[in-house]
Amino acid sequence: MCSCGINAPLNVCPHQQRDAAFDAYRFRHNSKGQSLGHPCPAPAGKCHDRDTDARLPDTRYRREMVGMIRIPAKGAPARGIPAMPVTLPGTVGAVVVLILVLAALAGWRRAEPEDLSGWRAERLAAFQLWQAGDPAREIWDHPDAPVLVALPAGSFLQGSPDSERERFPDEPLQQPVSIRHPVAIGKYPVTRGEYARFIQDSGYKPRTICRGYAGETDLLPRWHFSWRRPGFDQTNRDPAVCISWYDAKAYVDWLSRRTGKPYRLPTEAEWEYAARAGTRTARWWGEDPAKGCDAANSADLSAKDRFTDWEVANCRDGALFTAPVGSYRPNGFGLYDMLGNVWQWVEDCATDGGGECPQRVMRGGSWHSNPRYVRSAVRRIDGAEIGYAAYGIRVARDP
Ligand SMILES: [Ca+2]
Repeated sequence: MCSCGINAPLNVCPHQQRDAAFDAYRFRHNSKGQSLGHPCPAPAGKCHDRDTDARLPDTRYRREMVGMIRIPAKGAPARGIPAMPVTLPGTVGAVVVLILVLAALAGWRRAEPEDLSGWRAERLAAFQLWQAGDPAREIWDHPDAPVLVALPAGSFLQGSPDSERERFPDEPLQQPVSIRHPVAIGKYPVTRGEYARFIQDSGYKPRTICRGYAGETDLLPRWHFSWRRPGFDQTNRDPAVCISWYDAKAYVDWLSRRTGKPYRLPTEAEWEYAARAGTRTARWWGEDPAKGCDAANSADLSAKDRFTDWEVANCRDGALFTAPVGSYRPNGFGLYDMLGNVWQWVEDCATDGGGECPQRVMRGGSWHSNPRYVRSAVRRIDGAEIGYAAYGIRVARDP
């Protein structure tokens, strides 16, 4: 008791404060509801503990942003401070848990950096061996770059003739086209190892949503699919997949910086010129897809074992998904996988009119394609930002 009067300011310890009326009552009553009269406020530097009527050092308590978390104030001794349970309001707790879950998922999605030391050592050895030889018509600018084959200028018939049994109605009719200058074009599609080296060196972050293999017949978009994880296993010699046109352009731009040579994607005309290699049949090996299982990886009988409703080539090419590049025989220009394995983006816009071009063209068919799509004249059109586990790259440059 004291003579300070009932209007003396309250000084309830902060961890016990609630509201003015409640605090006023609690200030003058103990925990059993018994009146304490008119206790004086705690002196400066102390507060009134409502439960014990004690005067405690005010500096021992401070209110945290969430919940009532009693922690020692700066400089206060830890000994003697009673432990208090930390309780977080439900909403805040749920947000914290959500943040932790998202952080864990982000960490899982962020794949470990590729260890390409073995791949690079092999490439360097192969590069040195290649330099020591006399590879006719081949160009290899750098161990990190794809090998190119130089093609001579020439003319050919682009598109499919009316008589081609499997042609689609909207396919361009055959017309003569001249390739006026020699062109060097990738001997193989860009491999996973080559693409990984690009990612590693450039720091490029693809934003492509990959439609990968999730066990269904069709390739489906899943947030966790990417060129690293298309839904099936790949070696560093398999063709890179889940590549959008923008990714392909980023790759050739990096390759140009890396080598000092003007890399680009082939034009549609250059691609078909290279794919036909002087032939006029639906495929460079002839008309019959069943005779191409040693020449191209497409949907075949082994795929039909898994996907019973697929239309397939009536033979076995040995690969359900992608196959390492160069697994099949080359065409007359010495180019591998021009048909099958992966679709290959080309430079051209799918529509005329200029300006920004959201629709781009790719050629060649893939491991996922029924044989009708694995022909020299077939065009596939898709959004420039789209990636499938069957979309890849073949590079070109002027020799
Ligand atoms: Ca196949």
